[in-house]
Amino acid sequence: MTKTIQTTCPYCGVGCGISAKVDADQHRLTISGDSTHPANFGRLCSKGSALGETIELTNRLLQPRVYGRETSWMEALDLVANTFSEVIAKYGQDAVAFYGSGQLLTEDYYVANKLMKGFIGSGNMDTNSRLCMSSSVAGHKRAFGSDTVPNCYEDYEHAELIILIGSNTAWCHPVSFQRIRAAKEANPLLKVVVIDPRRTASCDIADLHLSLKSGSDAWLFNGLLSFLSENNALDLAYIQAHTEGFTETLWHYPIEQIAEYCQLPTQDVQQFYDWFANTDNVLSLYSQGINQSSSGTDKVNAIINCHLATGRIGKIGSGAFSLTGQPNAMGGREVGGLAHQLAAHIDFSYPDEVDKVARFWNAPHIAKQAGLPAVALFDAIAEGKIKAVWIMGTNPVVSLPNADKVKRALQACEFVVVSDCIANTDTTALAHVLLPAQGWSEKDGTVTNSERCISRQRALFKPAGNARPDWWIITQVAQRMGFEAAFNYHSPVDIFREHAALSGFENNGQRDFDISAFADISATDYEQFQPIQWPVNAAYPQGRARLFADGQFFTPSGKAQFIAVTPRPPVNAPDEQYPLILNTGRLRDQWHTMTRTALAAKLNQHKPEPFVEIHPIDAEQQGLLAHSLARLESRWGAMLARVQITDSQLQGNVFVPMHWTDQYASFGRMGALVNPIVDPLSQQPESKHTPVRVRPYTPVWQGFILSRRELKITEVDYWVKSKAAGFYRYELAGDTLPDDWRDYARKQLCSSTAENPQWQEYQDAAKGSYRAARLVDNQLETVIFIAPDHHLLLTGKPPLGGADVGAIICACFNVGEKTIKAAIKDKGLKTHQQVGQCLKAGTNCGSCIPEIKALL
Ligand SMILES: Nc1nc2c(c(=O)[nH]1)N[C@H]1C(S)=C(S)[C@@H](COP(=O)(O)OP(=O)(O)OC[C@H]3O[C@@H](n4cnc5c(=O)[nH]c(N)nc54)[C@H](O)[C@@H]3O)O[C@H]1N2
Ligand SMILES: Nc1nc2c(c(=O)[nH]1)N[C@H]1C(S)=C(S)[C@@H](COP(=O)(O)OP(=O)(O)OC[C@H]3O[C@@H](n4cnc5c(=O)[nH]c(N)nc54)[C@H](O)[C@@H]3O)O[C@H]1N2
Ligand code: SF4
Ligand SMILES: [Mo]
Repeated sequence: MTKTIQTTCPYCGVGCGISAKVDADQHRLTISGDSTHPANFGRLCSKGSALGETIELTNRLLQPRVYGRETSWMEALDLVANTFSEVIAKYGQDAVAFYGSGQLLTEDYYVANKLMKGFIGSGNMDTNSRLCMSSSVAGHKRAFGSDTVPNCYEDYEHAELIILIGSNTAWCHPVSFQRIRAAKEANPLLKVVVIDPRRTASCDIADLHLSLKSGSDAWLFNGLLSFLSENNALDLAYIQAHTEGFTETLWHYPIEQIAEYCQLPTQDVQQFYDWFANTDNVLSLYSQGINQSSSGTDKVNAIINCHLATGRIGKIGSGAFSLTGQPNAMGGREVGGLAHQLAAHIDFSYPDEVDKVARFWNAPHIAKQAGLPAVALFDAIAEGKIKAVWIMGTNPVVSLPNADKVKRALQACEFVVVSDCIANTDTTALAHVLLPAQGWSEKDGTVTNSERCISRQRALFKPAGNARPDWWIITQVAQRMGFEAAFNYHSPVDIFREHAALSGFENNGQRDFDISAFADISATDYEQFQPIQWPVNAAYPQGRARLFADGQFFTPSGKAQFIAVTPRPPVNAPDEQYPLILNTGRLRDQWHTMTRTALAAKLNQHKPEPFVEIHPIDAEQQGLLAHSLARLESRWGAMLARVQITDSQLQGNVFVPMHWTDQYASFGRMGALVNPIVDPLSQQPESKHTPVRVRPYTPVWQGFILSRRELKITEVDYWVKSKAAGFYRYELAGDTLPDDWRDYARKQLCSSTAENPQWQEYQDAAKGSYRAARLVDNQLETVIFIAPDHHLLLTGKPPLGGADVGAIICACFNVGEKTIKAAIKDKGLKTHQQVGQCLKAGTNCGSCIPEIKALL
């Protein structure tokens, strides 16, 4: 029996609707895009399409564990509640902390935040959104008086100029990117400008790519403001009527000076400024290239300033639009998940506002001031000031900067609780108590996407093992800590109602976030909830697509604020010892720390190994050969990665994907290298700019294994594991030669359970190469290839599976580079559409179209 259920994708902030065909008996899912959902109208990207492959149970955390031992919920919950209560009694409420995630549902987030800030009475609940959106939050607050994203996705179709600033939309918000591509095809007048030091896949649709010096965006946008003023492109009536602080913000910057500082051709800057000045509908989409900076908040305001100066905010097709990363980054902001926020877009700034929340919650011991933001919070753990921490739905041992320090901090912490749906992560490895959370496809609740659209995630299957919803786990602990009445919820809808009621409580139009229309929502209506954009209240019962078109803002004066920005370079500049700038970010087919995407074989084939992208001149200077291994070092840590030489990098810059962890590579956690410098206003780390050096790493042998069964690899200095279709693949390298390859191979390939292995071996002592195949019951089980270097190894490398199709370009239909190249050559294909007709490649999510075009 199959049934079809509407739900929402658990990955990026586009927030695509999914129509899931569920076969509960077979635990099988057929995923397609929900054609009625306003975020995607049926489209999905490679990650969303592969969700059915990530619901396997083998890697799941199925039972609570206490000090490594499986136990009952009763014991685990008692222990967490008692220990937190004891620590608070002994050291005070600020000796405990929660660290949450934009991947929690709004209902989970709401109760976690309510427990810490309302009832434990400490501000110490922060979230991974600190690493993600906090500069946007701070910039919005300064300009608008509220953390409001004024725009909506429909603006893509109305814009005449779209600027992608520090956003690799093609890979990170693929369905939005496809929508922009379609808008451009429908309206050839629509221009796209990409502002990013790297040439990314997003440049595929760019009319202009400004490959500016890393960290120089504030100069570019201050220069733009100056240009607008000097070229009569201001909307003076708007500035007069709806803003404050304009004259203090305006400085004179000659365009040549900006071009020189940003290291851009003057005519390119001129072109960008001309387009901005002369186009009515301008949409600036920005993301981590702006936010993750020691001056991220200023950069956000430098962008918003230009929109205010031209009156282009919240109008159809115009505005400054922050693309949120995680599926519920917005929901987290709504409930007050950041340590300086309290709840419902109320922060700690005004005591009477705090008092409102205290009265609503009936919480006399409510926190009165902000808690510690992520980096400082883990520093406080390292210093022993925080003695008990509960981490929910995030993997800080990988994703925080200076990640080795974070690891040591958790190792030294007296009491570490981790709620996750996956058993083995770099963070669960350090937990004293592990709590199995229900994952996507099991849990139930709401999320809010980049355009303020609230959607339902719905349960598709029965929970795995003994996994429970995060809201349930948190409220059980709260009840055990003595807060029964305040945490007496029976289902997510109870929590959602309260959250909605709080948003409207004594609001009177003072706060942007208001969904009070749902304060009495029935269980049935919640079950059938359809996507809607907040605010949803008496004034806007059907929700609201855009805010601020009327020029009314949430500042005390009702006017938007210009913020005078003094551009600052990144804090740590490259020097002789660490001459290159490390930039980190995302790949098309992986999600963050790979706990779920790496389970889907087809998502691992695009980029199966950690790598560093480096400009040809830098590679030559550092003596790095293509496909060799390199050691990257910063003042904070080190990692190993495969060298990819490409002129898509600026000279002096290198790029490393953020995804690999100790679970999938021996030495690939890039977070270890990243400097822990933060923006003084938003406290967001500078993840895009760390001085590093990159040196050749020359092991004496390299090799790989393909195996039908998962292996435990030992006695190797470098390994990377990836799951492929029907087998596992291991990349290996070593600093010392084993005495005997035969012994070595047998040790790696034979588990104690193996019965009667048959071997075929080939050794070439002169070349130093060795190959072996192991058969079990006449079936090929494992092969191992060893050679002195990667180059020799490649000559013997067998295809990934079946015919050698090359690196997988189209993950949706599994089409490889070689297949596409052959078809282009043999059939004389000229366009990506023709490749699509011939091979289907690029016709589903379209994320690979830039790569297909590159092959053409
Ligand atoms: N496939 C995939 N998609 C994702 C995610 C994922 O893990 N995988 N994660 C989601 C999340 S949580 C987030 S936050 C978003 C992030 O989405 P994005 O912000 O688009 O992704 P990033 O790759 O982190 O960085 C964006 C770009 O910033 C550029 N950049 C670096 N320094 C500068 C600079 O000084 N100025 C400018 N202008 N640009 C610079 C980088 O070169 C990079 O191309 O993606 C979301 N979507
Ligand atoms: N150097 C560098 N560092 C970065 C970034 C960067 O660009 N460069 N980007 C930053 C950004 S923008 C972000 S958002 C972070 C992301 O970094 P993280 O949040 O650390 O990464 P994830 O892999 O998404 O971790 C989510 C965890 O939650 C688990 N999980 C999934 N669903 C559930 C659930 O329903 N309940 C519970 N309890 N657990 C669940 C997953 O298995 C996983 O272990 O990384 C940040 N760190
Ligand atoms: S664009 Fe892809 S990852 Fe993002 S929500 Fe849509 S399907 Fe999911
Ligand atoms: Mo993020």
